[in-house]
Amino acid sequence: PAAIHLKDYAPPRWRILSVDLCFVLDPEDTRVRSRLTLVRNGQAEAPLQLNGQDLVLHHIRLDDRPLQPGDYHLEGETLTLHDLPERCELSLETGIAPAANTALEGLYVSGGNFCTQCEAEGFRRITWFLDRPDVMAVYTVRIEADKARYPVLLSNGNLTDSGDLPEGRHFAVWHDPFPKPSYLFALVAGDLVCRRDGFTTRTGREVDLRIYVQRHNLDKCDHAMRSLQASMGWDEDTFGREYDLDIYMIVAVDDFNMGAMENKGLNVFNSKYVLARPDTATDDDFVAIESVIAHEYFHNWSGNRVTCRDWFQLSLKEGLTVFRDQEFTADQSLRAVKRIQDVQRLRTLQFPEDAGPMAHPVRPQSYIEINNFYTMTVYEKGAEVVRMIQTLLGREGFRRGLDLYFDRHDGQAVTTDDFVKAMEDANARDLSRFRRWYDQAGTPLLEATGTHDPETATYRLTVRQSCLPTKGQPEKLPLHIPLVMALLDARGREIPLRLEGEDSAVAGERTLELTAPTHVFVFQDVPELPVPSLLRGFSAPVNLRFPYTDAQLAFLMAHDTDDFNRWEAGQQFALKVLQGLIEAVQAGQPLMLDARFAQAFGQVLANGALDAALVAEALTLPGEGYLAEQMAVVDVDAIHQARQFLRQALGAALGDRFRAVYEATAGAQGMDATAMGRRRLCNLCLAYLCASGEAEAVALARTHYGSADNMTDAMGALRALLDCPGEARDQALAHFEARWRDDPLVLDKWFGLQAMDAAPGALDRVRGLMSHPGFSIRNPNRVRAVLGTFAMANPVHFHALDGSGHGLITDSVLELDALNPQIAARLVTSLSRWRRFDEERQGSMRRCLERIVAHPGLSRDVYEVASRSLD
Ligand code: DPP
Ligand code: ZN
Repeated sequence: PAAIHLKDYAPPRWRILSVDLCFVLDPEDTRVRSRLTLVRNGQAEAPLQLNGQDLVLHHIRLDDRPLQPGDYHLEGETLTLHDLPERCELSLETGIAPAANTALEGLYVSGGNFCTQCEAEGFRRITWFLDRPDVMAVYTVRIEADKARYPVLLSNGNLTDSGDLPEGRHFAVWHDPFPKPSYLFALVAGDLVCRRDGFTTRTGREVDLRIYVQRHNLDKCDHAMRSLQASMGWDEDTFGREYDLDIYMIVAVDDFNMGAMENKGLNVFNSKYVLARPDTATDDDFVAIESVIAHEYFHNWSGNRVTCRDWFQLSLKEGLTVFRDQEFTADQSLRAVKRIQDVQRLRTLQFPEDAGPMAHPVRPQSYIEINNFYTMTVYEKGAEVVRMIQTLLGREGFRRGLDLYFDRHDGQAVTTDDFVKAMEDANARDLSRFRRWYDQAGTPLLEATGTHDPETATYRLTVRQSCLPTKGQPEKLPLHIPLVMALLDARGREIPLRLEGEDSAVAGERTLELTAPTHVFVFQDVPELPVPSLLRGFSAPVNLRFPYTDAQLAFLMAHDTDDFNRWEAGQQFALKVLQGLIEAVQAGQPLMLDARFAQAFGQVLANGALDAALVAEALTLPGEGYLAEQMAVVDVDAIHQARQFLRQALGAALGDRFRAVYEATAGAQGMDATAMGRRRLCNLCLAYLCASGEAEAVALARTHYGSADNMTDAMGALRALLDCPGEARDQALAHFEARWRDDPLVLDKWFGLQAMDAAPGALDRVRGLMSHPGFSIRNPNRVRAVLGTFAMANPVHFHALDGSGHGLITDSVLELDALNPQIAARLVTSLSRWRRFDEERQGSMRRCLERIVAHPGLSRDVYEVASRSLD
């Protein structure tokens, strides 16, 4: 398969002014009639080339003249017409088979209902089209279907007509007045019910809000509806963005490759991000739903009104929209906790991507299959890039830039350069060096050192930036990096900051701008050696090294005035301790609990002044994946043993305190951030107590499970019991399965728990889960819960030395690839970083990748990930 390059971008040679679609729905043979009004855009000679995939072409007419096979050229996935007039109407009738569509792209059937997924290139599986985001058209869509089976017929925009047809059929016509690219098209038809509510925009527009679900889920829509209303209000208040149609619909479907899709006026969602009741969904689920609902809603401006010129610009809408949803969530709860969680995600998922064979810039330069580029880099690093712009320009400056961006480009398909340009123009700033963030892959490293001179009362902070080469980018240029920092005195107070050459000091923190490979900042009037608090709030997506002593880390853990950095100091301290333990495991030495660390940890636990959610974050040790990233050769067994030892040792050493905090936080009621924080801390204490392995703790977990009146506590108990093989654990797991076997989203939690279980016999357990009646390889959520969790969250068994874990995933990839290439390709990424392991594991992973690449009939998706991983 050939790669597509950003440098080859050319504007479309034709434009489509309007599209009339008529769907005659049938699961086996749906007919799609389309009428395109086309105008030439540029050279007179250019033929019209339409994209199509897995389509049967039944009829084609040009300006009402039927065309014969000799009048057009149909080859592979392209339909070519020559010698067309400047402006013409092309009518096509195509046949598609939604029920046979297991890739879940285009029009398909889920739970007996029809739905669509067109981003990025699914529309070409529906009809022949200029399926690229810079071709924007006005759509009118007529849907015809059996009325009893498909009582609800939906598409984008406003309903303009509907009625009955002979033979028990009916129709609906939808018109979307906003020109849009084909990837935002949506259609839904099925037996659905809706939860309705409304929202009045700030200019008085009454918007009809509807969430469509299957009847048995109607009691799980309240939270999604409230989240939608909150998002609409927040975007008005924060960014001045108002909704623009009279109706906004969300449809939940069970079979969905992604989280959700922002189709104009008709979002289609993975039901995982809609359905929630306190007894079926955890607090984390509630928060995730709120954020995905917000994310898709925010796309109405950052994505739909202003869209991407081409798919290399994906981060234009995704990075910006993730940034917006992060800010929204931060405003709904505790900002620092949200920031900590986002940074953890970035470090454990994006940093490895950026250091491996799939590394690519936020704006990639080439791809074989665009579906492989819906990545942590495009989304999460992309959001960090937007956040850095806000840090550099300030909130008001950023808002000015965003207003200009929306004003200037409303209705257009643009680039990340256009976005940065609007930020520059609105603020009279030069961001030319900053633009490199979009084009350079890899995580930069900041190495800082500080020296204090008591004679002159100065503190010299030296910061050097560098970045390792990535594929195709041997040389890295220096980036424009905002480094937010403060200096703390011995009592933890921020020292006023005055740099050499400045007249007066600035109180509190300040933002240093790094643009060169090395900077030296000389701070004046610093009488004693300060402790620097660097990269506050994680002001740039980089790795920072500063030679802190344990005592300094313990000091920052207790005193840093930046919540994020207080947490970060604890993480860095824990990392050092864990690294020592890993070395001890490898050397066969006894493992010991570091007393100073245990003390610092205990103080956080005892600090009643802190918010429970923050305490919980502070007491969560760095994950095994993050630890693996820090090793030259990953040793999954040593990492696991070291981390388990530390959990167990802390659980034992601080048992009384964990018990006391458990008691103090148990029984929190309600779904507000405070109650959620208490539940989080309570369940964390329970997990530490169980890690100690004491019978009393197991009994406590059993009671915790038995008395849980919400899913957070039920899962908290199960998670804690996972470390304690025995009857209590087995009974709780069996009870959970019996109770929830008919609720697929809840059963996924049960699947996931067991897939991540590090106890011996994991492979058989996973095989057992795959033959469970609730499992289906055709459902992406099930695959993610079982296979995804095993490959990503059970390193000890996935990387079993005999290669059995790798083999299981490889077999599954090949089976899946024939059904759903997008999901198969995601699973392959778990094998990508084979070079990071010992020789034996390298061999096993490499052979798996070779087996995949050699497989006949491989999809572009899987081919791209597997072959890139090998070369
Ligand atoms: N555009 C979707 C989203 O990220 C993904 N398909 O919201
Ligand atoms: Zn998005």
